Amino acid sequence: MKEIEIPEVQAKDFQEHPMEKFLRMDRMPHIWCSSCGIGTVVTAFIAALEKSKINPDKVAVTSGIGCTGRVAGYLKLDSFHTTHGRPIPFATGLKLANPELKSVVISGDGDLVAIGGNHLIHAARRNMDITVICVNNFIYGMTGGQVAATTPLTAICSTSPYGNFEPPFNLPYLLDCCGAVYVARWTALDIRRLTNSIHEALNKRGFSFIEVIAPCSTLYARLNRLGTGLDIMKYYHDQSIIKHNADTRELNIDFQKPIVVGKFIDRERPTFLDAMNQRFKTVFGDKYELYGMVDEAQPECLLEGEGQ
Ligand SMILES: Cc1ncc(C[n+]2csc(CCOP(=O)(O)OP(=O)(O)O)c2C)c(N)n1
Ligand code: SF4
Ligand SMILES: [Mg+2]
Repeated sequence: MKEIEIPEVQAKDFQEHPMEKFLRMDRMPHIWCSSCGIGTVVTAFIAALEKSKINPDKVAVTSGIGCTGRVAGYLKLDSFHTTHGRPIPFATGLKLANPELKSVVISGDGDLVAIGGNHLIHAARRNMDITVICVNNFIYGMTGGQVAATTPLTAICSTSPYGNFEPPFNLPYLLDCCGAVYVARWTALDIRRLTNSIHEALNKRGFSFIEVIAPCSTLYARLNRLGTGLDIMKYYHDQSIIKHNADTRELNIDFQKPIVVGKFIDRERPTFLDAMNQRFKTVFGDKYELYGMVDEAQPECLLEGEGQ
């Protein structure tokens, strides 16, 4: 048999990935299917982080379980792959133990809104100073395409073969009602708007929430005969409507119908630590220093080269 000649490949033959500074290249190739939307969200997050000039040593990213839950493992930051539904309490713990930290959660709709739904609503109610990026692909991707709390009515999933009949959550409305101070929704096609929105959310004190509608090309698209990932991008292109400050009650998503995107909420209210410190000052007066907690860092303290 003729021996196949394998050319010697050297490191110099590969171009450096433009985001290599923030990626664990030793973990590549990643697990995501081609034309999955999760990678786009990672790109937008890294671009926003770079733009923000926040010192990467002061950033922690937490994910739960799922295809999106793998994001933390690929980021070259202090990053944590936690248990299913628990990235928000984990990120809350990091923030309270080290208030100078920029604590970010990137996870899926199943992880954050189904099993983790209780943590989501209470962190928003308390106005915990964390940023949550929810990749909403309308399905449990990793485990075989089960119906989710965000699956549009009539959509087919592996556990709803006749079409979903459970009304899905309207996430911006849910988070608005719970008191989040920043709420936005974009699709995986809105890469620049998404990057700017993540940048804004990172600079916001309090609970910020960004929903990213993203294709699960392998399960959601296949089960619903929606074509390729590119076809889903075309759907976002043709059917998404930007409506900043839209009434969040009107942001339901129906199966393959128009999707309203934009920044819906941007308001101020005391964070959990603001409220706690205020209360302790009232109760303990002069003795506050003994009982109070350090104030949350102002954004300048997080900048690269400052406050270290
Ligand atoms: C306690 C527990 N229950 C169930 C599972 C199985 N499980 C793993 S990921 C997942 C759903 C993930 O869905 P989503 O967060 O939407 O992520 P996607 O894969 O769609 O990005 C489930 C149910 C688990 N790992 N642990
Ligand atoms: S199964 Fe779906 S969500 Fe998971 S990597 Fe593939 S396309 Fe993405
Ligand atoms: Mg999902």
